[in-house]
Amino acid sequence: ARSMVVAAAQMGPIARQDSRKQVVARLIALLQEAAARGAELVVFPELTLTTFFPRWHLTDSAEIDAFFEREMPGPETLPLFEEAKRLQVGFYLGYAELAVEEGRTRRYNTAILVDRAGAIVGKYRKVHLPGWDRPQPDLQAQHLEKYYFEPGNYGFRVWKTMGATIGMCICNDRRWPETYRVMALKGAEMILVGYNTPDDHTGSFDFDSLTLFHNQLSLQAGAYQNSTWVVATAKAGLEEGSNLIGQSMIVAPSGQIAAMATSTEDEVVVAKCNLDMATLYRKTIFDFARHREPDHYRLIVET
Ligand code: CDT
Repeated sequence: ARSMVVAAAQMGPIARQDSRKQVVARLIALLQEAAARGAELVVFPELTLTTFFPRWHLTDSAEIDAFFEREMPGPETLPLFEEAKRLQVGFYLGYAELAVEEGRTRRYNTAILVDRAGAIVGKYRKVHLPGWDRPQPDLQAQHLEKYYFEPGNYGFRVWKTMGATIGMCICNDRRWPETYRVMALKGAEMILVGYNTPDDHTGSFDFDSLTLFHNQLSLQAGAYQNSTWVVATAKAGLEEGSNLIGQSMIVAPSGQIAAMATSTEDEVVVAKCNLDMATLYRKTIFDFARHREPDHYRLIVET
């Protein structure tokens, strides 16, 4: 069978004053542990390099810009690329991207895919931005991704790299069935996703108390219904007063959890993924060409 050993490299909290250098040192330690345990591909969280700043309404542009990367790799992130290349390990890394496109500055919530030679082979910009574009006086916990970012303009792509067909998405995307389905239709065998999920993000106790269940439900349903591996990595723990869930996990195309983190700290979980499992399900219950009925799905793409 074709297989790949993958790692979800969960991170514990990152404080606002933590430097990129401190964070990158933690990433390198996680990478080294993952490589020592046989990992060929390591998945880091969403917005890996800083604290999850969309919880604050910042208005000073210098303060905002300090959370964004203008180049990748930059001087502070280069050591991660060099170590990954030395270890011959690929990785997924989420970060806040500041890009100048058509003469205009744009901000995206971005993830890159780096191959085992240290080359960036894929880039994804988060499509589903949760929360609000301005502070909500009625909410105790703010979530201002629509204020800081614009929706990604690349769509859901997949890349044939490192011996597999790999797709990427980011955090809230994992709750939307369309995310997985588009990539599955493009042949994704493995979908990588980083997340930051506060345990009080809806402001309703009835919903918030199900946050861990909804994380599992989304990832397992996404994997099974689309016949793909899903590697999901949290930034977790008590970060600047906000509790972020952990539960980083590797889910098989059967929907079974192959590995799951047990802490909300820096923690590596590893699984050997049989890539042919994706094909097995797509030749049977989820043979898309034989069984899908797209004529009945038109409403999904109407606005
Ligand atoms: N980062 C991110 O997308 N988090 C959301 C929770 C907040 S929704 C207001 C998520 O879907 O996990």
